[in-house]
Amino acid sequence: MRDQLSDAEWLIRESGFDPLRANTFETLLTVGNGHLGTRGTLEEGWVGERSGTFLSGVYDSHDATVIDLVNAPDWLPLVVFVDGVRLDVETCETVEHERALDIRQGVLWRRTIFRDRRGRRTRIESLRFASLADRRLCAVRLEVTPEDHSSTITVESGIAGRRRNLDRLPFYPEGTVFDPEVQWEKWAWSNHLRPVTVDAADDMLYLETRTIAGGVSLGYAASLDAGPEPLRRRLRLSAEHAEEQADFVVAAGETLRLDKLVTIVTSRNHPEPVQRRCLETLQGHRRTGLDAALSANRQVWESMWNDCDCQVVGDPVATQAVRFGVYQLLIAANGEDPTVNIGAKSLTGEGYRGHVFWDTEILMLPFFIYTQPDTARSLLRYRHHTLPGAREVARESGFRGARFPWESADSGREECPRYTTDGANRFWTRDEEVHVSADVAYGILTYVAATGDHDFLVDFGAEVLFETSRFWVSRVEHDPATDRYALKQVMGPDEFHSHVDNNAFTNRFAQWHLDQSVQLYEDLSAHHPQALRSIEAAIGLDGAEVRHWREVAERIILPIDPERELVEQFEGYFERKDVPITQWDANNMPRYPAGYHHFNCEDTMLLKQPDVVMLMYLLPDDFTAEVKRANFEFYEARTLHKSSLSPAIHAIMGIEVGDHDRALEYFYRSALVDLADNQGNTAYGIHIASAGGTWQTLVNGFGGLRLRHGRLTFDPWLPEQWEEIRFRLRWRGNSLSAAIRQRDATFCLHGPAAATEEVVVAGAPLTLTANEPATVSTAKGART
Ligand code: IFM
Repeated sequence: MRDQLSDAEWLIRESGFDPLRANTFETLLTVGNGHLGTRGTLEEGWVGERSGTFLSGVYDSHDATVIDLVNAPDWLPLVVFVDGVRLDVETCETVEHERALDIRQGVLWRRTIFRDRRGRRTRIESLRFASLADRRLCAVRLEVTPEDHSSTITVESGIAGRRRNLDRLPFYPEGTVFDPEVQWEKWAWSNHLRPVTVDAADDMLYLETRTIAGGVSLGYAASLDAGPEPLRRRLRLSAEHAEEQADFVVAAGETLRLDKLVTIVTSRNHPEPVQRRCLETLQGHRRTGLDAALSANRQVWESMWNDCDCQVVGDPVATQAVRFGVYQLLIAANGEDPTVNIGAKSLTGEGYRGHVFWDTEILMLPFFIYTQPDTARSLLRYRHHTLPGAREVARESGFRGARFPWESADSGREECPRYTTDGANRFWTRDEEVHVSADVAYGILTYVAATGDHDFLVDFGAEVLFETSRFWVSRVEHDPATDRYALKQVMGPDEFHSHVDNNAFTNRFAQWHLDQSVQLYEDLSAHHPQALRSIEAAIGLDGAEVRHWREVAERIILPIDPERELVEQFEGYFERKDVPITQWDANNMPRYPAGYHHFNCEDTMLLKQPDVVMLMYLLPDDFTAEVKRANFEFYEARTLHKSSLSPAIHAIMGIEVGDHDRALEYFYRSALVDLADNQGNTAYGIHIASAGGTWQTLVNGFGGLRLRHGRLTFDPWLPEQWEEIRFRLRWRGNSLSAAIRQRDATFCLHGPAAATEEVVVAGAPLTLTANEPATVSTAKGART
C-alpha cells in the first residue's frame, strides 16, 4: 500500500508512537470530505485516545451547557488478535510505527509492527479514506502479516455508538498536568445520542442512533470483506454497538487483506428511514469494491488540486504547510449542502464545540471564492438559511432586522456561552461582537465581485444584506446635539476590550455595509425591479427605509481623523495604559506581561489580535500607505496574537507596509500553527481559520492580491530565499495561474480562446488573453 502514496512532499508523517503527541496527530491526520471528518485515531484505539467522527451540521444541545457538534458514532474500530492476543500499543511492544497522511489523495496510510509477549512479530498496514466521490462512504483496507509465526488471526470490526462529547474540565489547581492515558477521563461528559436500531444481515452491520434533543437519525452500515473466506464469523450486537469477528489461519509471511466499507447516512440529508438508504448504498459500493472507490476518490482530489495547488519553490517546508492548510480547507467544507458551514475547528475536533464564527467569511471564504466558488456560494447560503435565527438574535436584544450570532450552529441563534466554564469570567463576545453581520455582508459581496454571480444576490444575498442593515440602523444611537450616530457598548475583533464606544472597525464596517446595501437596492431597482419587489414584499421594505440607511451611513461616527496618522481603535483607547511587551516565547511570539491574562487587559493598550490593522487589510483603499505603515507599527508592537487568526493578517499587512522580516515570521507562525502545534492546543482540532489565513498570506501577502474597483491587482514581494510562488485562482468563470518570482511574474488566463481579462501588476495594467502566458516585471514603476 505504501507504494500507492504520493511523493514525500505531499505526506504528513508520524514516526513512532508517542502518547504525549498522539492526540495532536489524531487531529493532524484527520480524513474527511466536508460531510464528515474522522480524527486520525488508531483503528484499534488506545487508552488515551480522543477519537471522533463529526458530521457536518449534526449539533445537539441535550445534556450539555452549550450546543455541541456531536461526537458521532465511530466507524473506525478494526482490531487484530493473534491467537487471542490483542494487537495494540498497550498490550504489545510497538516495534515500528509509521503513518503518513497523503494530502494529495486524501488517504491515511499506516504501518505498525507489534511484538506480543510471546515474541511474535505481526505487521499491520492500513489505508483509510472518507470519499469525496460519494460523501456517504468511508473505507479502510487492512493488511495483516504474521512475520515470523503461523497463527489464528481474528479481525474484529465494529461501529461504536456509545459516544460522549467533552463538556468541561472540573476545576483543578492551575497548572495541573495529567498523564496522557487518563487526561480525558477527568472531564465531565455530555451524551447526545440515543440508540435506535442495531441489526445485521447479509454480512452487513447496521447501527442507528438519534440525537436526543434534535432528533436527527444517524445510520451507519458496515461490511468487512476478505480475500479468503473466514473460518468463522461471530456477531456481537448490543444497543450501542455492532461488531463482527472473523477468524483466519494465516501462515508466516503471508498477508491477509480485508476491506471495511462503511456508509453513513443521516436524516439531515435523506428522508427517514435512513436504514434502507444506508444499506443500499453500502451494497452498491461492495459490488464495485474498495479499489473503485479509492480511484473515484483520487480523481476528485486530483481535480480539486488542479484548481487550488500552491507552491513555494525553494522552501519545501512552506509548500508543505500551505498545502496542508489547503487540504484541511478542502475536507472542511461541503459545497453540496447549503445548510452547513465550517466550525472553528472544522470537523477535526471538539474545540469551540463546532461553532461557526466570522472566521468563515473573513479568513476562510477567500480561499473558496478564488478556488472553489460553488463551495463559497454554499457556505454563504448557510447564512441565508440561518437568517430566521439571526432575526431572533436581533429581536431578543431589542433590535430590528437580523444580527448574525457570534457563535452559530444549526439554527443561527446565539450559541456563545455566557461564562467561562469555571463561571469566573463573562464572555461579552456574544453580546458585543456585532461586527459579524458586516463580515457576512463583506463575504457575500466579495463572492459576487469575484464570480459575477448576480443571481446569488437576487436569490439570497440581498435579503441578508437588507435584514442586517436594519439591525445596524436600530443598533446605532442618535445624538441630537451633534446629529451623529454612535455604536456604543461593542467589542471589535480585538477581544481584550469590551463595552467600548465607536470601535473604528465596527463603525466603518457598519457604514460600509449600509452603503453597499443602498447601492444594491438602487441597482436592483434599476436592473431587477421585479426581483426587488418580491424581496420588498417578503421583508416589508421600502425606499424610505433605505433612504434612512443612507442617512445613518453618512452620519455614523468614525474615530478616524484624516489629520492624524493613527486611527484610534475606539474612543478612549489612547488613554489606556501602555503596558510594554518584554518577553517572547520560543516562537518569538509575545508573552503576556507579568500579571496579565485574557480577561484583565481591558485597561491597557494591549491587543489580542488585529483590529485597526484588520480594517486596513479589508478596506485597502480607505487608507494611504503612510497611514497603514504608522498604524501597523503602532498596533503590532502592542499585539499579543492570542488568537490564531492574528499572525496571518500581520504577515499580509507586514508585507504591504514593508516590515518584511516580521511578516515572514508571522507567515511561518500561521502556516505551522498545527504542524508545529505552536499554540499547544492542536489536540482539540485544526485552527482552520489560520489555514485560510495562510492561503491569504501566500496569495494576498506575497502575491499582493487585492480586489480594487472590480479588478485583480497584484503587488508581489518574495523573501530572497524563495525562487517562486505559484498559485491558481478562479475569476469570473475562468481560471488564472500565477508564478511570481523575485523580479518578474508570469500570469496565464485559462479559458475559452477569445477570453481576455485586465489585471494590474505592480501598478500597471496588463491584459491577459486566454491561454497566452504573459511575463512582466514586478518592480514598481517598471512598466507604465
Ligand atoms: O473568531 C475567533 C476570534 O476572533 C478569536 N477567538 C477565537 C475565535 C474562533 O476562532
